[in-house]
Amino acid sequence: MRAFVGLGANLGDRAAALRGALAALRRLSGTRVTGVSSLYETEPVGFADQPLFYNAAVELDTELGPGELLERMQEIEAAAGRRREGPRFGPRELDLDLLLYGDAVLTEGELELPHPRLAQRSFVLVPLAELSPNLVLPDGRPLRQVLADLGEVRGVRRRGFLEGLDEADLPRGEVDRLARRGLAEDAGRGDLTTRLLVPPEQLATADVVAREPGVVAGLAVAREVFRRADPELVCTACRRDGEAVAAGEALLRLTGRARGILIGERVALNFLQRLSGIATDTERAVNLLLGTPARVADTRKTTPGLRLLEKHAVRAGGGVNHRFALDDLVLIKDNHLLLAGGVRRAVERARRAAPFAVRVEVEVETPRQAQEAVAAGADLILLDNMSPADLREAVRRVAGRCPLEASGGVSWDNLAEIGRTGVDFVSMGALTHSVRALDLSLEVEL
Ligand code: PH2
Ligand code: MG
Ligand code: MG
Repeated sequence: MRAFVGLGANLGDRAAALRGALAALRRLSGTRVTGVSSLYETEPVGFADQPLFYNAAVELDTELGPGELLERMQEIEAAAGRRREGPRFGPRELDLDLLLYGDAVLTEGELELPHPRLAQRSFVLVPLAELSPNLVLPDGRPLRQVLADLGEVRGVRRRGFLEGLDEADLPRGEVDRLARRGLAEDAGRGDLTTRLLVPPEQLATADVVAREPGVVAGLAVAREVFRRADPELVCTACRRDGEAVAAGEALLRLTGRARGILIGERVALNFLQRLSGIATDTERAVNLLLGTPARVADTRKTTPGLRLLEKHAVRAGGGVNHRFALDDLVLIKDNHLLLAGGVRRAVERARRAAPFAVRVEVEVETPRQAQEAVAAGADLILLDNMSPADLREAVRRVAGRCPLEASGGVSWDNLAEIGRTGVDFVSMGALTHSVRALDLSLEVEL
């Protein structure tokens, strides 16, 4: 049976408590974890005078009945030191709530399904909608609608993934190439200063530390830089790509010969600062779109040579990737339209001739053209530079027949408003063309 569990904590190391609970859920017999949301920092609901919560949601596929599952969850809470005294809705080191168990509607002692306060709590609905955007509650209401009915989401901020990304999804060859090129460019004929001042066998420990809060990306390439600078350096990541760091926290710890640490420092930081800046800005965009159906997407406006890593950084920040290159999607833009003679003709021609597995997207400038594009068989429509009113009108006319992407003229100031028009994606060139580096430094100890 599919079940959803809400996780919460507002005492002690909150992220560690939620990660511990996730590990314990993974160990339950007859149960698989099939989805893990991001981590959200949330203002306390119900009893205001207490610390901010961390909340997340997990999707399970379980053979346990709802009563058994609840008992196992209470054992996990108890093992985490949860005390059952204290005010109702008050602070706790770990709270696991059974939110949904299939379509079950029941009340049996402490077990009430769906969770009785689910529909009023954005700290539950936002992570749930991230895991399952098209979920329909047992009473027939779409989750999306329940969330929209709550109005603008307040007091809930994404703070990285609960579990970072798997580095295996970055091509190894790309990481190696960039680390090698970066070091070669920086070294010239060798690091003169380090050679003159640091004896070859001098040892040191160093941390790469965040000087401001953000989301981490680029650890694989930073590690590869240090490995090439000195293969014997021990390089331990304190975070995974996609996880949040607070000011003062370490991302990476190095131990070994000081020379290698100093030779790798600048290049490793250049990659990490730039990529973490992209992930951090992407999360800022995700936060502006919380509670709307829209996801933030990147573009091809990436730094030449860095596209794969920059797009990875966008995923690390909770965004989605648009096409990687010209060969993975047909995207008919204004200039193509001019040359091909209008939306209908261009879409029909592309449709006829494109490989059957490749999608066809077309850029339009009016709601009416959007309607023409669906009728002609477009798989996706890019709404270029439209006002919020026109975007709404395009959403109304297309009526869910194909996904809509708002693009062009998207800024930090209008992003939230664009999200509220009902489009499915908002693409933002600024994520990768106007990067603000995250402030990181390398601090050496003897
Ligand atoms: N849990 C409560 C009471 N209030 N507020 C937030 N933001 N997050 C929670 O998990 C939470 C709460 C009691 O279960
Ligand atoms: Mg609770
Ligand atoms: Mg509870």
